Amino acid sequence: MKTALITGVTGQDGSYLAELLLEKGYMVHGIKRRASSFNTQRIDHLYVDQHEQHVNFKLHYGDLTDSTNLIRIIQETQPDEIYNLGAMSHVKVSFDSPEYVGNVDGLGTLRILEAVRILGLEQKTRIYQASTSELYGGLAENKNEKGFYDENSPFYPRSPYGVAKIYGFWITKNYREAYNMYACNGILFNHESPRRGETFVTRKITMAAAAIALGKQDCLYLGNLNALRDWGHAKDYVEAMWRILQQDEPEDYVIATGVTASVRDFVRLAFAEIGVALVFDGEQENEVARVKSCSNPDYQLEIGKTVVKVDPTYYRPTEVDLLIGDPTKSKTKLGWEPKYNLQGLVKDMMESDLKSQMKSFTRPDIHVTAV
Ligand code: NDP
Ligand code: GDR
Repeated sequence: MKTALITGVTGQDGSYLAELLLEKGYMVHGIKRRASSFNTQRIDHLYVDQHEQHVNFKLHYGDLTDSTNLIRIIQETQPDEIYNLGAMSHVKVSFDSPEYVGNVDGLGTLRILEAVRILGLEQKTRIYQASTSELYGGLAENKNEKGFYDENSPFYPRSPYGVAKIYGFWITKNYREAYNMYACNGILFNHESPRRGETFVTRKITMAAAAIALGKQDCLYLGNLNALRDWGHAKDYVEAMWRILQQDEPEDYVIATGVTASVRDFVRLAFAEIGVALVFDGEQENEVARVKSCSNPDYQLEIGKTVVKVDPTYYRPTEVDLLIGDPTKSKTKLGWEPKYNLQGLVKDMMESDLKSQMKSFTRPDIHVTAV
């Protein structure tokens, strides 16, 4: 039985990865932060009473800012594989807490690598580092000749998050080369799911589309509608993480769909999924989306009603305009193929959010600060 340790197990990817590894027969350990209330909603269904005889999923309190605690957990669990998914992962929020993000997303990676080295586990433990397409920064001139970002494209991060993650990328590569460790970067492009955090743009859109259709929310306020992203499904992407650690040689891989779409396209697809066609009108901060037609009489959406407005509060000090990844290496070397396309992803998210909006009323447009 293999043993895996996941940092960030309470997050979107951590929860899907834990599911996948348990299905594959792993003993799975997860690190979670102490919070004043429970934050384990995404993994509660995996939890086994710790008094049972066969416990295959165990949680440990910890934090990526605390070396002593990481060393202790790694010593206790002796993992064959560590998946370092823990991070302050919101790009806009990273402008508000840049030092913290450097500590967790940058130095946190070093702490994991050093813990493995201090414990003499370099030849036993394989390490996956959650790197990101944010490293590329969306510079047009840095795309390859086919028009994509690949494993050889130069980096130019555009946020404190991206800069912290570039440290994580290089320190992982450096430890691989310096100490002959099996440590790999998965350079993952955006991936979403019904478990996506509510302040990332896709989930904000699907929750709001469902709430607006049910008359529970009036309007959705968004930032830059022109941003282009290569969106995949988190379920497909955690499969790629696992495959990266099963190869003979440790290497870095781009994981992406190779298709890009704008935030505006995502809005259009989300509303279309529930039979609402939109028309966009105006430019920049004056752009709005109105209802053009609605095929479901239950929704009582008037034709011409404004359902999306731009609020510049959501703009970022520096934006990543366009991301599109080249999955050629992951397809050929890992045999990885995503099962979901963009339409399938939107459908999965809309079905889930419509169901939960029918159960309860939440206001996804209200946050402590705009993100
Ligand atoms: P989430 O934000 O959903 O999850 C992040 C996880 O990290 C949560 O479990 C969170 O715990 C935990 N965490 C945050 N701070 C700390 C800390 N100081 N110590 C320990 N754990 C901490 O992110 P995703 O699941 O979407 O992403 C997983 C990883 O992949 C992240 O590193 C992200 O940066 C990276 N990534 C994500 C992409 C995406 O599109 N989703 C694309 C490319 C990279 P808590 O629940 O307590 O907040
Ligand atoms: P991103 O994801 O920054 O790509 O980082 P996010 O969904 O936050 O933004 C995508 C794009 O949408 C634009 N946008 C908005 N974004 C948010 N959050 N809220 C809005 O109201 C809004 N309106 C427009 C943004 O400006 C941006 O261009 C995600 C995270 O998961 C990172 O951790 C990961 O590394 C990258 O994806 C790959």
